[in-house]
Amino acid sequence: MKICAFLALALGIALSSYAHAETVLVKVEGMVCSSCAKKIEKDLSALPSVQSAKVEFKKHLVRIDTQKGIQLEDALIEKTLTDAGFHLKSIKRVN
Ligand SMILES: [Cu+2]
Repeated sequence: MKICAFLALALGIALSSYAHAETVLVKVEGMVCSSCAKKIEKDLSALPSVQSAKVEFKKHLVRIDTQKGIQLEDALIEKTLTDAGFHLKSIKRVN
């Protein structure tokens, strides 16, 4: 039983360190001007797991490219947007 737990832990660590770079498409509600877009880009870009965040204002869409090796959790995206005063509508992972 102990060995099982150890293996599961080791595997978990191995898998998380192999997290590949992803593109995450996020639909956001509450964006009304280009300052909103800038704020979202700035706050998301500040996350350690984010390589870049780009807003397509007309589509209310944020395209996030993540850093290789660090998983970007949905909950963290949601918290960052909520803290900035916006509402997360949907998250789609492209690869
Ligand atoms: Cu605004």
